[in-house]
Amino acid sequence: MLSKQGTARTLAVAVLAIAAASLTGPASALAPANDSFDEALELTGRSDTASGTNKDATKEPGEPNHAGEIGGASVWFQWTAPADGETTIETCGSDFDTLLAAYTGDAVNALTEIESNDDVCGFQSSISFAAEEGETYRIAVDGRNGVPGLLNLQLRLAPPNDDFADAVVVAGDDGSVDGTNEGASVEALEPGSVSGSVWYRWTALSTGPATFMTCGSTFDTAIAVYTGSALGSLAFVAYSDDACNLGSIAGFEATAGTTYSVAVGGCCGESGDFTLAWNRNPPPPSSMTYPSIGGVAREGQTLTGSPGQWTGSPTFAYAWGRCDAPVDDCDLIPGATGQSYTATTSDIGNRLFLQVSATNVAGSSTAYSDVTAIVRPGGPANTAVPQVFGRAAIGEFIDSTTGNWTGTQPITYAYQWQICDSSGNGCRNLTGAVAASMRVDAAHLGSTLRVVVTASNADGARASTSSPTGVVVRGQSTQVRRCVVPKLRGKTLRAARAAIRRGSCRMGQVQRRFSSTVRAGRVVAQRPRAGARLAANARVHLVVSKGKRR
Ligand SMILES: [Ca+2]
Ligand SMILES: [Ca+2]
Ligand SMILES: [Ca+2]
Ligand SMILES: [Ca+2]
Repeated sequence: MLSKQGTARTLAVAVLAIAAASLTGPASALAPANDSFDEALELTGRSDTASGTNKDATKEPGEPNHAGEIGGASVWFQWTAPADGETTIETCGSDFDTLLAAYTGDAVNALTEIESNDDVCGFQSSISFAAEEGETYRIAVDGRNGVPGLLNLQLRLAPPNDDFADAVVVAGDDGSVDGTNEGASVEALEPGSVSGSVWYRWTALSTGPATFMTCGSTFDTAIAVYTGSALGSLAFVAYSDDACNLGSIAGFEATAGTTYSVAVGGCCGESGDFTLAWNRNPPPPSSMTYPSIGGVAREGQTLTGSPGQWTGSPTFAYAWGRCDAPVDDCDLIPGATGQSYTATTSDIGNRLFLQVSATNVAGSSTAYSDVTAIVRPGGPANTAVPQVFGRAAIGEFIDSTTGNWTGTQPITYAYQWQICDSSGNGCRNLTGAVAASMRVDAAHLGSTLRVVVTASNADGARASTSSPTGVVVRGQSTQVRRCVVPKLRGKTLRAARAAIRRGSCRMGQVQRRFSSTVRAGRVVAQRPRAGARLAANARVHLVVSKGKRR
């Protein structure tokens, strides 16, 4: 059973074929499709990968021992070299003790060994040889002593300028050369700015700008430029990843007579064919470090953009964009073209990013920041404003609700009462009126009152204001009235009656008796005593003088 990347021969089809065979055929039908030399699986191009198993594979009559070992469970591949070059084949990703050999020849019993290996990466195998363009190589993978397992085979034909030491020399003030980094590798001492590097070497004829570019390439290229004569002691000069779409433009100030080594490769493991062009124009701006965003991604907070580092002394234009949380869908925000941006309610739950366009005389290019964290609310969200209950009358208490709020719990509340003019305008804080309720006093007469409730949680704080009350009026007799007994002794009955009424009391019984000290018609005694506080309309009884006894 075998599947091979980049071909129509899929694992699923192979599994189906094996399943059908196991129901109907003999045990040997379980053998892998490329068990026999004549059924070798074709590998193609400058690099290729195959995976599968040698389980139930067999050794054919006349088949040689691979790597000098007896083996017994071989599978076969074949590959026709598309170019001359150093070719590496290895099984290091396999899970069993492999044997690996490459041959030329057209029959299993008439092969010429090119290279073979038993163990090089653990018990797995690797071989390298100089392949010749058009030659077909027969590749056997066997298990030592016939052991089976899962097989991973990699083939790589290195480009001629894979190694720093084999750089292709290019010359002149402008030109271009076609190349590929398919099958290229990164050497041990290489700075590693690009993956799958191939090398070019250029000596500046004069001092001044120089630009190397891979615009229009078939894959995501990167270019790094160095000076120095050995991999371990290179000095960095310039780097570019994406400057013309996924192509690269590396520009620098060249010095007459200096030799520059230009590594062309892929971003992120990509490889393919490219055209490297160069000239002596000043380079358009190129991003050296990505733009970045400073600040907290929260509603109402201001984020500040940084363009990052660029070559080419550009001027910058900014545009802020918004992505959904999984960053599947991103768009620029209309009008958000400042270096700073204040997150809005629309940004909550989304992420923000910064686009920087850098321009100089040679052109412009664009780079992007990472997206921010998901924008959080600035605080609890108010869904109903606070309400004030109670009469706006002197001496009364009025009370506030918090209003309704949503957001991260817990939410805490603070109150600030305000006094406003009779129309509800010109409001100002009332010092010390910071509880959920407040007492209306005489200073508020003719004004209106309202409350500002501030709700706070881990995200921040937000305020909501009630409607103003009605205009504050004098207290009405809503209080429980009391009878406060007046002092009545010596008063005329008429005056006593009026005083009793003013005191919210009521006349009780009136008795008359002689008095040697109080003139006739005036109060001699009262019950209850003066100053007593009773329920409203309590009766006050009087004794009125009849004058002296004769
Ligand atoms: Ca075999
Ligand atoms: Ca081995
Ligand atoms: Ca390389
Ligand atoms: Ca790129």
